[in-house]
Amino acid sequence: MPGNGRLQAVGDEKARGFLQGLRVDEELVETVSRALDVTVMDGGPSPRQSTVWVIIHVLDENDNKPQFPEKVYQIKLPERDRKKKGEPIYRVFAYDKDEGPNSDLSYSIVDGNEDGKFFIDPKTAVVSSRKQFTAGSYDILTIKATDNGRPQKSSTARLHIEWIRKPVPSALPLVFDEPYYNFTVMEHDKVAEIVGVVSMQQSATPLWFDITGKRNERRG
Ligand SMILES: [Ca+2]
Ligand SMILES: [Ca+2]
Repeated sequence: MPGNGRLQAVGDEKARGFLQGLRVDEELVETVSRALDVTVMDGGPSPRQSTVWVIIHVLDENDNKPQFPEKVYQIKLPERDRKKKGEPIYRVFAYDKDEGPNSDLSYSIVDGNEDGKFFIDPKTAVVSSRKQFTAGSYDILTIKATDNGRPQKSSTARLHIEWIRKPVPSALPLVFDEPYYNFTVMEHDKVAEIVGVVSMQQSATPLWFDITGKRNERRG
C-alpha cells in the first residue's frame, strides 16, 4: 500500500514507521482486520531491507443512526372488536448500517399511546392492538428505533392508522392476475426495497394482502 506509511528517524538506532491515513471505507469493511506488509529500507549505497507483517483491527464506530425507509406510514384497517385484542397491526422496522451492537435495534412507542391501546414488540417492531377500535377513529403513533451503541443513536417514524367499517364480503371470487410470480433480489438490496408487486382485478371493496406461508425452493 504505497503512500500510506511514513518513516521517521528516532535517534541513531531506532526508527519508527507511522502507518497513517488508512482510510477505511465507511461500512464497506466487513473484515475485522487488515494485514499489511511493512518494509523498512535504509538509504545506503547497497540498501538493506526487512519486512514485517502488521495486522490492524478495524473496530466499528456507531456513526449511523437507525433509519426508517419512510418517515410516515399510513394504513387503513377494518374496525376491531375486543376479540381481536392482541392482533398485529403493522410492522414499522428500521435498519442500521453499522455492525454488531451498533446496529442492534430495539423499538418503542414514544407518543400516541397514552391510553395503552397499543404495544410494540421491542425486537420485531410489530405493533399490535390491546383494545377495541371503532370505525371512524384515527390513531397516530410515534415509533422510535434505538441502537445499542455507545452513545446510542435513534430515530423516529409516524404510523397513522385509520379505522374503517368492516367491508361487505365481495360476491366476486378473488383471483390474482397471474398464476404465480417470479421475482429476483440482489444480495445487497436494501431492506424495505420493493421486490415485486402482486395484483388483482380492482374490486369495489378494499383488499388486504398478507403473507401466510413460506416455501423454500432450491435448485440443483
Ligand atoms: Ca460504523
Ligand atoms: Ca448505529
